[in-house]
Amino acid sequence: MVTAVAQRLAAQRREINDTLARLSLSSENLQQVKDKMRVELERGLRKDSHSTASVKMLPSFVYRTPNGTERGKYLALDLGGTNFRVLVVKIRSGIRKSVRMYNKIYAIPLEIMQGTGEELFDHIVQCISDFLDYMGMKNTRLPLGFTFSFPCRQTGIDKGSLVSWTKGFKATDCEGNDVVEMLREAIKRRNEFDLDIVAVVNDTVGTMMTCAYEDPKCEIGLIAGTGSNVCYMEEMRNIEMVEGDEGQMCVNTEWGGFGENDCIEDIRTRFDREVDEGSLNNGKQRFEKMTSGMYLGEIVRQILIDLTRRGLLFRGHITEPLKTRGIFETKFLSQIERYRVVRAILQQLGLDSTCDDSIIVKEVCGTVSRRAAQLCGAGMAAIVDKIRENRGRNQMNITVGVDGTLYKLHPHFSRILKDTVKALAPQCDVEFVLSEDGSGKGAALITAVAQKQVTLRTLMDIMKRFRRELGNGLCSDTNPTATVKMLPTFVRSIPDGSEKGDFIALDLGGSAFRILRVKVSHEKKQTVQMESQIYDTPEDIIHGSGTRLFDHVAECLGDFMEKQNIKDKKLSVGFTFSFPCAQTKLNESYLLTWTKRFKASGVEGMDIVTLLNKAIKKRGDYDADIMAVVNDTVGTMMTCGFDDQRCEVGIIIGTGTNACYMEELRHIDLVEGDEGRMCINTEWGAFGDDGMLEDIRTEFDREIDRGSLNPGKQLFEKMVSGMYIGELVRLILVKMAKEGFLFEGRITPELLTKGKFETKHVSSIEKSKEGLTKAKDILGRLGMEPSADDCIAVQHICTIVSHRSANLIAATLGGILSRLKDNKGNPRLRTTVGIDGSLYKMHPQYARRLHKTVRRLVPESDVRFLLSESGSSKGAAMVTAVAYRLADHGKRRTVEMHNKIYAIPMEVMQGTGEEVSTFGSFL
Ligand code: 0WK
Ligand code: 0WK
Ligand code: BGC
Ligand code: BGC
Repeated sequence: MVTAVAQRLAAQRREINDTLARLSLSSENLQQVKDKMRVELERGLRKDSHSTASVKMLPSFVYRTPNGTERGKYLALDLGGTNFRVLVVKIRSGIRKSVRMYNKIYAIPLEIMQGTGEELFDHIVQCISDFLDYMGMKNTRLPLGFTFSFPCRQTGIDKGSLVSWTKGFKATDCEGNDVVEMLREAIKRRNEFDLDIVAVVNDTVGTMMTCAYEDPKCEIGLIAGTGSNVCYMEEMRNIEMVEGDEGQMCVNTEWGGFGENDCIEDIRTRFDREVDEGSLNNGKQRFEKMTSGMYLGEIVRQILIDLTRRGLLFRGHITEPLKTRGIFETKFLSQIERYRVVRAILQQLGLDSTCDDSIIVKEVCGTVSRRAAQLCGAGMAAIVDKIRENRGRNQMNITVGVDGTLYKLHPHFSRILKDTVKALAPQCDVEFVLSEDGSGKGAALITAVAQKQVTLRTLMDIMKRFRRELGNGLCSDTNPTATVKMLPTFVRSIPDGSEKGDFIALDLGGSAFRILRVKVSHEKKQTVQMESQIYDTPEDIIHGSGTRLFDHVAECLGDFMEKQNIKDKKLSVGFTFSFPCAQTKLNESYLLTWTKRFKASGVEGMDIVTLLNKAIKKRGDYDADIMAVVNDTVGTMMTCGFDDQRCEVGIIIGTGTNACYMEELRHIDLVEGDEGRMCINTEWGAFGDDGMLEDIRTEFDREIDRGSLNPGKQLFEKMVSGMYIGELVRLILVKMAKEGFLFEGRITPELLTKGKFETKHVSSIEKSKEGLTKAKDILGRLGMEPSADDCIAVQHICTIVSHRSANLIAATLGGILSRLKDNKGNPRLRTTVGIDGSLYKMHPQYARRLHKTVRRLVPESDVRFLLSESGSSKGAAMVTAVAYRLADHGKRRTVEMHNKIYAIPMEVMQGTGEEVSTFGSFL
């Protein structure tokens, strides 16, 4: 008897062991799973195998983890896990680095999950509306980060089409559609509030970002919850589905699909196939169905039914509840394995269980959860080893940010997973960090980063617009209406080292009016000696009549020549005149319009050489030969060209802003000839004067323009240059004080005074070490008593304004560089940019930011930024030297010509103008 029972029990035990053995994976099995996962990861990354890969490796357009500079207030949605949450997240950076959140959980009823897409998104918007009401935030248009925990094929940070639903979702008309668009449409349909949807992210990505905020080593995000998935930071060079090889991007692996190409059929059991066939998406998400919370309970139920059917459990009695799909929840596994509450749970399912039954059920649960944890461990081992090899390391420390109810609630899952990773990837020291705040925080951090990324995309768009304006300015048809006037300078080459002579240079239009004596000589090598003096340009002079202005210039020149004891000499003069001029030749230059602080009457439309000659003549105490008028950008390019022959761009970022560059003559319709190049003064300060930048101009920019000397003009300059940046900050401070955000709403008359907050203040407040103290001093001098928080906020506002300036100038410079590259037809551009101007020189971060953004906007270029040490006058002298040499050469040539008599054949004389001039050119 005993033996028969014992034999039966032993036989039953063997049968149960056999059944469970199929769910037990050996280390060989796990090694194979790891290897196969690795193969699928690679196939998902490569263009040629991506479409058939079962692990989709979807680009997320998140290029980096948080670096602590993120800040701001964001709304976040978290859809796709157990709970749908709406959150408001406040991020602070700097010394007060912190993230504060408030959220509300909303249900997503089954009929909504499996209804129409419109119903689903209307439901989501209704929850948002309720939340905004609750928070009293309906009128604030906050940027939003959308955690959407389903496979999405993204083409940008805010563009993602749903590949296929997973888990319990099956709403119609969604697959293949852009989820951001569907949300935007639902918000429009409701027409109650507006949101700026900046980013859509997968929950694994949100989780990675949340954990990386605390631990910079975190570069992997794992969800072991209702679903199962991983993302990690991959090298751009390995992601063939996205342009670019520099840096990294986070890839959402969607490893839930692993095995959809039958590569793990050897370890899938009939229970797994049962679960799959009974699921909403048969044949899909095979790996997920072996590892995630949505299915583990169901696998257990299938096994229990099988064992019961075979009489090995519950005396072979299958209750109705046990036949119900999904009734054995995964949380039961956790409860059974943690609290040994088997019987209570089985009772809920109408199952009377014996002790043995409870032991077997617990065993089945343990086996299923163990396999799930091991499989995730094997997958994770493949990921960490790939990252280690990407970096060519033998050893690597890395952190995985984790979330998900299965990982959080199951008593053994996390340990088994970690042990498996350790066993299969011994060269990686992997730390698992549980995400405390869910992926909502991560989504907000990504939105903060994305807003910067959006900036990049916006800048690329600005760059394109500017490129178009360059073309319009060069083309004679469109030049009259072009805002960027592309003024020919008649400077055809940069210095070639043969220049020499003794020159006077005038430098008018920047923050200082300088007169210089420039001696260019040739001993062993070409050297330049300069002596200079700065002269005042009082407001009454620059706002008075043109006559007075040029009399003042002539007087200063007289004074300088006196001091130099050269009044008896008629030296050649190079005149740096830093305003937009239409030139017909090197020394004939008509002022188009005043900019910056100048507004002298009777000068616009006039040739400034004539005006200066007149003033000099009127004095009669010295004579000068004005050989060349150059824009300060041209002078700067020439000055730098003296030291670096590759310099073909000149930029000023000072009181005003502008750029020039060497353009192909064949592209300059306004000047005769196709051979060679000529320097073009772009006058980019006027970019946007036709309304083309209205989408990025702010109320503060409009206020600046309204209060300026030249409303409606130089709109780009007014957003970026030193004359206006300080004033922009002042206007923002006044507004924020009025709204009670700053200085407890207190505003002094000084702070209300235009021009009181200068750009040099912005530069000193942004100094990393003493910036905050400076802020206190400067505001103190304006009668303000700022709190420490106020000073931090003021510093932040300075950063935003100056950063925008550097970014916008990088965009317009990017337009010039990409045009130069196309002109040359080279795959890579190598060039030097000569640069000058007090904003660029004085601001602590400006240069670095500008360089960095230029590199991001024009990656296929090697740009050297060369600061002009000696101002534009050396350049002006160079131009004068060239003009002088040409004139001298011309005179000698003319003399020669006078000596040689040429017979002009009749047919030529009576032929077309063309024939005459071609004939002439041979002279
Ligand atoms: C919490 C995250 C959410 C994610 C969820 C996954 O905030 O984005 O989808 O974890 O875990 P589950 O709720 O599916 O167990
Ligand atoms: C120094 C140059 C001058 C130019 C000035 C611009 O020599 O020609 O106008 O830089 O910078 P700003 O003085 O306006 O800051
Ligand atoms: C989805 C993933 C998601 C995971 C965890 C899976 O079903 O395909 O996008 O990350 O669940 O929520
Ligand atoms: C002028 C340019 C000049 C720039 C930098 C602008 O206001 O229009 O001609 O190059 O300032 O000084």
